Amino acid sequence: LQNRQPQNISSNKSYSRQDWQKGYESQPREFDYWIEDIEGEIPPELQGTFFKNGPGLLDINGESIHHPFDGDGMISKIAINQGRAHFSNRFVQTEGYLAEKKAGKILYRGVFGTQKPGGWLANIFNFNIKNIANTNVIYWGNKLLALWEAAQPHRLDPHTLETLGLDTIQGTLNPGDAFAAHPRIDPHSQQDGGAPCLVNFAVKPGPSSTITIYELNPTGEVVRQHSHIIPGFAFLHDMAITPNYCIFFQNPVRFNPLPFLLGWRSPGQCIDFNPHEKTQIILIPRDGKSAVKIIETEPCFVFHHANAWEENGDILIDSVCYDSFPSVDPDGDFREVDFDTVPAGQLWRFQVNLETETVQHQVIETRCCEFPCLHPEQVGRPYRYLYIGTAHATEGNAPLQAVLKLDFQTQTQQIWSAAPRGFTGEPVFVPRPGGTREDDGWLLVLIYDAAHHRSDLVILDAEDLTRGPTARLHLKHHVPYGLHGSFTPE
Ligand code: 3ON
Ligand code: FE
Repeated sequence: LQNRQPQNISSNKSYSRQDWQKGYESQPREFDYWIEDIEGEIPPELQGTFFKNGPGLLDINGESIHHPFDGDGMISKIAINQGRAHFSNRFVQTEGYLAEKKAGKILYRGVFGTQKPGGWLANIFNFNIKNIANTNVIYWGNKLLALWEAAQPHRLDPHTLETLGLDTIQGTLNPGDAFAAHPRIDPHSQQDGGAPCLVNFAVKPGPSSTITIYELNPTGEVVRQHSHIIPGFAFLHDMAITPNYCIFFQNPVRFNPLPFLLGWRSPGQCIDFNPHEKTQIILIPRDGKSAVKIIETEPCFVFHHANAWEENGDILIDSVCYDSFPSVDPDGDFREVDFDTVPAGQLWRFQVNLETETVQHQVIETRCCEFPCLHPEQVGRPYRYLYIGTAHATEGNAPLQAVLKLDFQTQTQQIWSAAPRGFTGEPVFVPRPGGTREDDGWLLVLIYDAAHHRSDLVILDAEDLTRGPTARLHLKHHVPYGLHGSFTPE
């Protein structure tokens, strides 16, 4: 399981930019095959299906989109059974994907800078943003759903990945409603006698914003739903949960819609970080009745939370924090980003004292990191191990090339790196059936291997990442860098 050293690598970097850029090539093809090229062995107890979502197209018929977050959602599926694995991928057949494929050109404005060709005149007063279904994919209540935070989910056939249409979550969502891309599964919901439940949210941003919480039982029915109006414009990508709370970080951002309305900029480019304002931690009680608490802390920008839990009346939250909003350059190509000038994510721990309504925080990992995951049984509870994508180097901002395991009990860590020619993303933890230790299981991570311009599913034994992959499943092609995925034992 070796990586070859590329010639063009600069001495102080663990990667070459050309290698990294190639992982952002579109993958317009759809595949369906048994994976035959496997190094190592797939553990026989590892059974189920790994789903991953992410932008499959970084251009429309040769015309580059402005930012990967604007790319059309493509689902990859790897079904693992008795040591064998089957790969397939399909684009979510969204209205916009189909229309642009037919037209052979960009027809929609994106949230992160993609504009219709023809300058501001072609974009002014055009608020028709496409639901690109590119951020997450979950299997819950016998439904496979592709999620994008600003619109309704798309329902897919879990076997064929065929798009079945927009889903209303059993009649709960109306056209135009959103269903965020970051549901959390509470493994033992207090309000449901300890049964699991899926907690998700929706945000209607504005001068004041509305957050709606949805809790779904294992058959997919909405068992609780409540809405809350909070002051100010809210850009809330993720949420953490505890048994009693949904937790949001309202980053100190301002939204000036004018450049968007006039066709100059995308909504994501109208967001300004204000370092003189505080970040607000919003605590919404999951009973839907008790009062919402808003508590201020240091200004920072958070996309993803790792976990949260309750301890002696305090609430602790581990989150990936940026010094400021990593704003979208209006002119430049995202492939040319200068990593040294954009903020890097670091892991912070916040401790909220509910009585004094004060917050203390500490940086628990300075290494540039993103895409945290943990054992599903520990979601919302104290936990010992966190797994997260990280840069190869201990300092500075760089693409993710490694997976880091943090042990909060012994304060030690382990790392497996795919550098110099491999690039990682989100690890997904799969518990070993019947396992009792918190790290008894595997990490599944789709990596991009620039040496072969293809992707691999890497299976790591979570107990000891330094052993290197248990198995490395070589795909026949690459999958562009993705966003989030999930595993279902089915
Ligand atoms: O008024 C605006 C309306 C609107 C539609 C507000 C708004 C900007 C919040 C909004 C839409 C927001 C959307 C659609 C956000 C989508 C986010 C997305 C697709 C992905 C976010 C990814 C986050 C991270 C941290 C990714 C990291 C990636 C790497 C480290 C690279 O491998
Ligand atoms: Fe996310």
